[in-house]
Amino acid sequence: MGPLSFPVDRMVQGCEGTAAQASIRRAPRVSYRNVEASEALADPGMLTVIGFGAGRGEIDDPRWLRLQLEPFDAPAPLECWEVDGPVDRGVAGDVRWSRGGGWLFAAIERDEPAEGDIEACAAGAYRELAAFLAAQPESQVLRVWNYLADINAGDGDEERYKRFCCGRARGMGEAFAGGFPAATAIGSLGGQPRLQVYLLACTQPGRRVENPRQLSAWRYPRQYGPTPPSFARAMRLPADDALAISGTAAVIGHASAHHGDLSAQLAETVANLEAVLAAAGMPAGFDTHSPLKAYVRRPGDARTVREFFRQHLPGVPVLLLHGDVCRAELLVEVDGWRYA
Ligand code: 3EB
Repeated sequence: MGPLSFPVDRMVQGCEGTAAQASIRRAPRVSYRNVEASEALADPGMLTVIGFGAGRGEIDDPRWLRLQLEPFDAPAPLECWEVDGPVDRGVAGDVRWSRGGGWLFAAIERDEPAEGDIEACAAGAYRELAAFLAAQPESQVLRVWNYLADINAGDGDEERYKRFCCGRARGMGEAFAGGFPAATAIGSLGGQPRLQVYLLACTQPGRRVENPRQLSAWRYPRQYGPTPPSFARAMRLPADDALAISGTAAVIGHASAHHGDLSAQLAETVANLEAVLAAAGMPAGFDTHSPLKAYVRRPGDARTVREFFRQHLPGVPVLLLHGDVCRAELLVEVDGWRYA
């Protein structure tokens, strides 16, 4: 790979010359592709391949992840993460991992019944991930995705998402004492209750970004649960060439907006996405290389959501998935990537 090019004014203080420049890790390229999984996995620079829903099988490769979320698109593409290879891979306890180009993908899946409850399950998964990461050169966690079943079941502090937040915080311990990664937490439907957590880490830290329209999640007031959610709104990757955007919904300050109004929630969500881009110093808007995911609670809303994105973000790849947002009143949530 040749030397990276990026504006000199972006150079980290103290980094001098091409050697330091070249050591800043170019972001993984995330894209949706209509190819066979075997073909995608044959690419030597392929860090991760994600398939969606029951239509996908298991593949004996640590780089392969089948998410328990059903796609509304047919045929549903695969999500591919490519790095400047080569990519190595392996399994350590329950953690499946791959690494290449300074990047690390790690995933853990836990069957909940064996763990007791969602809080214990999350704590155990995060404890094992944190222990694994502490021993890797790519110990800087920049982005995490969490999928758990029946996320809104249970009342008050017993709601499963709130118990998940408690277990996650307990399991991560001091691993994110310097600041939380960007994250998504979404409810999966059907199937056995299984927690799926996967992440992207790097040898170098990113830069956390908050949304001025929203209260930082870790400062949410007590009404949202005993342990506030542990995530940043977005993360700029080390070479400043990409922004990883957390799950974003119609939340203003800390309050959910537009209860029951899908169109208004979609517009508010896009306003939040644009605010995050601006706060990160990224170019405004999304383009054909900015893959997004829209998690839609009610299957009957999928058409409206698709039409909204066709009109408001034309040409942007948006993958529609059937998933529950972590607040019962929110109908849609969006996460994804913006490349510089
Ligand atoms: C919100 O803004 C919506 O618990 O990791 C978004 C992204 C949300 C990540 C998480 C939760 C999480 O509060 C919920």
